[in-house]
Amino acid sequence: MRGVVDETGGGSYRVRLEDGREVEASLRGRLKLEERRGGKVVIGDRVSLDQVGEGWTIESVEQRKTELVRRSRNRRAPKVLAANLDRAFMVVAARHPQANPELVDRLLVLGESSGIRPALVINKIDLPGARDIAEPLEDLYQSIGYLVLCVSAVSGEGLDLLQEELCAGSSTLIGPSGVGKSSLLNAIDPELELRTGELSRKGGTGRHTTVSARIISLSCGGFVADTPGFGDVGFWGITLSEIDHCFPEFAEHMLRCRFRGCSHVSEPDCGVQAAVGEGVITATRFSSYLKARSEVADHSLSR
Ligand SMILES: Nc1nc2c(ncn2[C@@H]2O[C@H](COP(=O)(O)OP(=O)(O)OP(=O)(O)O)[C@@H](O)[C@H]2O)c(=O)[nH]1
Ligand SMILES: [Mg+2]
Ligand SMILES: [Zn+2]
Repeated sequence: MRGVVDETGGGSYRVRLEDGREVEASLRGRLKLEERRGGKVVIGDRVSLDQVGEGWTIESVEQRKTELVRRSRNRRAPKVLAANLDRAFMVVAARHPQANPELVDRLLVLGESSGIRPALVINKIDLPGARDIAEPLEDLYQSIGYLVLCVSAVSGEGLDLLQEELCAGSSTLIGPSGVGKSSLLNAIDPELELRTGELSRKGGTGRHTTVSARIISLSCGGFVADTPGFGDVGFWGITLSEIDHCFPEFAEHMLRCRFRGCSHVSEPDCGVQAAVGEGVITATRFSSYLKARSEVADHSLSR
């Protein structure tokens, strides 16, 4: 029997079987050993299972088509967030906590580098002053070609479009703690009753209300992973030669670079730098590129 891992925790795996049943399963010994070497089974993994008496055992894990992976905090190790998802919705809040282009760029790079086309969701558009923050972000990222949804889990604004997107396949919500990922899912599907948090008064940062990632079956037929928020977005597995491809609007300008493999940092006759000079590529995007590039360079040296 085959299935998809919906939730993991404490050595137990919740698997949605092909016939629609949800079962708890454990790992076969060989896989446990692989887990200890860092090859974790994550949500979205497609697995084959055997029924042993009343219980289920995961016998094998299929090769992943995509994986969302970031560097885990304070550790030189990858953390795979989810596998085999069609779409990633990067969620930020217009206010509380307030979004900025640097954060958005890091989230988008994470999506691009994982091979999953990211979209941007700007939540809490109901809050006073939120529109002044959200609109420039919406303009910028739409102009680059990203789908941008300005929404509110409280007022319901923009939720019909988000719902349509989430119902269309398997996706995930990714973003800092407290931006309202779980609240959005509750607003779209009230039967879910996911736990949502209070914002701590000081600093307006979230409190990591969602503690483990899990894939939720929406009543409309879609599958969406609600994931715990994180503080820093660390990159993992991006090579220097592909980092510029994580900024899709650079592509047409890269064609004008004199040198193949131009890093767009200091080479002469660089199409990307020219486009920045002309204001065609936004300065904040280019500075996010430089920062991401130097981070990736540091990591490839230290590994
Ligand atoms: N005003 C307003 N508040 C919201 C909105 N969405 C969520 N909130 C509030 O923001 C806080 C955090 O919401 P959560 O849904 O727990 O945030 P989360 O992104 O799931 O956070 P983690 O699980 O910690 O990653 C809660 O107090 C929500 O009530 C919104 O659209 N507008
Ligand atoms: Mg949550
Ligand atoms: Zn260049």
